[in-house]
Amino acid sequence: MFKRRKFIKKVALGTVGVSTILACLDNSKEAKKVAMVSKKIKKPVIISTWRHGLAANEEAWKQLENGASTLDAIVAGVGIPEADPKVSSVGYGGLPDREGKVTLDACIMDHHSNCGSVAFLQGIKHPIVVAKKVLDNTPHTMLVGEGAKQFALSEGFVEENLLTEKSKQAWRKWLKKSKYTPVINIENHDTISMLVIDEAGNLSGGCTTSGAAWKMHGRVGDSPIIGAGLFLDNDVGAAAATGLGEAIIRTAGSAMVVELMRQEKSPNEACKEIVERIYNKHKNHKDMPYLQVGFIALNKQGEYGSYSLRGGFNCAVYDKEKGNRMEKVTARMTRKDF
Ligand code: SD4
Repeated sequence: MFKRRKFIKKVALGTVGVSTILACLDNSKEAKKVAMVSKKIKKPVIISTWRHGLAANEEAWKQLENGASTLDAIVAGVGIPEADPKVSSVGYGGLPDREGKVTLDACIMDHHSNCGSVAFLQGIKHPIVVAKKVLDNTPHTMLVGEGAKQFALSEGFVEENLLTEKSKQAWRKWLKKSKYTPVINIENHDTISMLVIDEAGNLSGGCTTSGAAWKMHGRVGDSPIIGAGLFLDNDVGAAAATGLGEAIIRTAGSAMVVELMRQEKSPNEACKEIVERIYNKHKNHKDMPYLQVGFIALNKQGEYGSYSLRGGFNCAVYDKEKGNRMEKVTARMTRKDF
């Protein structure tokens, strides 16, 4: 009776949100439903972008099973495509900028909202490890360029040439026309973003990329920017992006997906709404026929979702029930639309 009266009073004040209602009425049907969903989904759950997410998930899962922390599991997981020269959009073997330089962006975030990030980093194969070091060993959240490299070297990293022969050839070929028309996210090899909910129900995420191929020297995309390429609020959920960084930064993409989940949208609905918003904001950008964005999201209950602007995006999901597998992502446009 007391709870009911308190609830009516709050509604009358007109300031009450759905989550407040749930908090007030612990016994309400909705609160029970949320608790039930949460209980039903066996954790951990890992979701990553693209096919290279499969190997990354595999490694992250193994690490979790061996008792590693979630952040260490993410670092080890996304470290697989970072080190793989065949993945031409992440780490070693990544396609260079228009000056032939491989420049890397990465970030990581934990359930206490601690984060670390590096951008425009050159010569260091595992930017995600450097991002974790920024989180662990500095009072800052982000280091860029030469400063990030000096920091990495001081932490014992070794400078390496990250431009493989194959990427150099691709760059030389590109130089003949030197036209900046990225084909990002349409092939199956882009930024790896990974979201994890651990057994205790805590969320974390990481993101690493060599960014858009043939970008201007010095360009930084969404991937190392907390709120754009990755965001999480441990009370609500986590989201991460892949695609044209400029469009994702302009709309604070991942942060907005999380905010929509806060308003009770499912992970799928939240991703869809932001893709829709990005589409609407860019309708008149006639110089962007290549615009693609994709989001993955995971809420506090362990439900996951995804959505992209164009077809071709997919994600890798690992949970106890179904193991590690690829899942197709629903797109706003179909292949025939572009
Ligand atoms: C960027 N979002 O640098 C990254 C690249 C990417 O699909 O995800 N490509 O803009």
